[in-house]
Amino acid sequence: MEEKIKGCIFDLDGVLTDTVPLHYKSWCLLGEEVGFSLTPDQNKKLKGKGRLDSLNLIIKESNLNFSEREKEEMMEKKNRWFLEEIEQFSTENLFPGALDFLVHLTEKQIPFALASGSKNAKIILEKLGLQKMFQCIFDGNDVSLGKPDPELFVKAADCLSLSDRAEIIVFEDSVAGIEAAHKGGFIAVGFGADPELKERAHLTIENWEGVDIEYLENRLFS
Ligand code: B16
Ligand code: MG
Repeated sequence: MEEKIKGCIFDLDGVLTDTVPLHYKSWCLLGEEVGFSLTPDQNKKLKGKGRLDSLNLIIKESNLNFSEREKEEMMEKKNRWFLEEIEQFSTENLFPGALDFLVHLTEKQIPFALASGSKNAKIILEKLGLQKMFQCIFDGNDVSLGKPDPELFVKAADCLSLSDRAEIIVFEDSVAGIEAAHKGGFIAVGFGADPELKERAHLTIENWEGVDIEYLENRLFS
């Protein structure tokens, strides 16, 4: 039987591996130094957003003001702490079942790409042992517009040589990413337990255990 799903695009942080708390920890450390405190609710708004977009949002909500140069230094510091956090990352840090699903797609010859807003994506992928599995990889270094703009996903779909985006699933843990998937005309599948994802995505899955193409097609198309 021919699959209706012709390709998949994966976000990285929060979808294949659990870096979200580590980004939060690093932003909090920066906050202690420069005078903001980040609530979990504010942190949720940073999900999917790139480094500068995140910092600008924090600064705005904290009513602070910094020069461009100070912001550069702050981002550099935050990233240094984040890189220390992921120093020991390995395949053990993949979400359970994620690798099985990627292997399943490979066996089914369904092409898949990575589309992450993070400038650290290639480092993380390498640590997770996944860099050779993806046909195409796009990250925060490749685009000028971050999520919720669909640029990352559109580039990934073009790279996979798939023209009908309504046949491609985007897996995302962030509301900004789900919005980007909708804007680009993709099938938006939310990953995680956030109730906001349930409201906005075509479908949500809470983990990768037991997920395969048949399961997804049954839930999406019947
Ligand atoms: P950088 P994703 C995004 O990656 C995260 O969702 C977001 O929360 C984080 O702030 C951003 O990466 C960080 O980017 O690593 O360059 O500081 O979810 O799009 O894979
Ligand atoms: Mg994410």
